[in-house]
Amino acid sequence: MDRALGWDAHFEEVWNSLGRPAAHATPGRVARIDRGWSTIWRSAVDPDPLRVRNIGADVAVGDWVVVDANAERIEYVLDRRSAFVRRASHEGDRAEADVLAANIDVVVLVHALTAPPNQRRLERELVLAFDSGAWPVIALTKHDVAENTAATVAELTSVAVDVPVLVVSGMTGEGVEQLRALAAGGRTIAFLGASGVGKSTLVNALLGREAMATSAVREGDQRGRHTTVATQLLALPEGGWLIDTPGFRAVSLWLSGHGIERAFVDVFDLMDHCRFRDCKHDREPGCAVREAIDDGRLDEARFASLERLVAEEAALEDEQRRRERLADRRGGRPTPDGSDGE
Ligand SMILES: Nc1nc2c(ncn2[C@@H]2O[C@H](COP(=O)(O)OP(=O)(O)OP(=O)(O)O)[C@@H](O)[C@H]2O)c(=O)[nH]1
Ligand SMILES: [Mg+2]
Ligand SMILES: [Zn+2]
Repeated sequence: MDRALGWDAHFEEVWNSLGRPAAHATPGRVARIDRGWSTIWRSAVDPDPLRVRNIGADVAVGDWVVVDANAERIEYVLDRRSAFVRRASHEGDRAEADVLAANIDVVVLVHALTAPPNQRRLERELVLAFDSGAWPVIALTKHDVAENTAATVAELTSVAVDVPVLVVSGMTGEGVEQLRALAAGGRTIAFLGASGVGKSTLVNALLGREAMATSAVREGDQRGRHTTVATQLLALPEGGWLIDTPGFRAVSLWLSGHGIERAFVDVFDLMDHCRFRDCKHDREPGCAVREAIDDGRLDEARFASLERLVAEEAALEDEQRRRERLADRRGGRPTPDGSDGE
């Protein structure tokens, strides 16, 4: 197993616990996913990629996988060290996970300085990033053509508590060395954000070649054209890995750990100072949250945003519990991909 591909002690342990299956089953890393097919690398120097079917396998770029003896399909996905997961947006009424990238060390949330700052989106992205198990970093790009940079940076930074913010440009290369440093030591960094914000342009700047296609945003509203269609793992010449992802629109929560608490640590700190432990932060006396809103230390819209996220998470947890009960009654257990196994 190639350490240069990101194999480490975690995967060694998972692999050992599987009893190191047959010799054919050298784990490889998923480098690209196209509808129903995965491209798998077994070595960083000579990828000699395998193309296999991923029928039935819940697999994402960055995953370590084992293929079957005929090298036709994915047999096993090794437990992930981290993953950026949102709720898929087109699944009707049942919740499905959409894993955008797996086994990543750093999540770079990309926003363009040329568009009006979208605090609410960034907050949601930060919740998912904290839940991913990777480190979040924010890259504010297109600095070379942006106006009112200071105001935009200030607005976005105000909702990014304790998260590093880099002001960069994929065109001039500003800040690109700081991004490169994030991948030092063979780490994997994933670029995530809306279409057209400039993810692929940053990836190309880091690689020093046009590895990914890019295309102009719409004149009027700066919207992207969904140029990148497949997520891809790319090698940095000096070591380390980049994952470029297609722009995504809806940032819906997925079941998680403490992402909300971490992304809103400033508000939770205030809540700790309310007079009553069960304060609803509505009209209670001695509410530290209301006081902070009243004297301008906390933006009311940020607090409302937190309340919406907490409600969204609660609804998702209810839904999950209902499904588990249903599966139990049928005598089955929910399958790892979250389906009922039917
Ligand atoms: N001036 C300037 N233009 C940029 C910069 N970064 C990206 N662009 C332009 O913005 C447009 C969109 O960039 P892409 O890199 O394709 O955006 P993307 O985030 O990969 O978009 P999707 O693949 O659709 O998700 C292209 O026309 C780029 O040339 C930048 O730093 N400065
Ligand atoms: Mg792109
Ligand atoms: Zn309160």
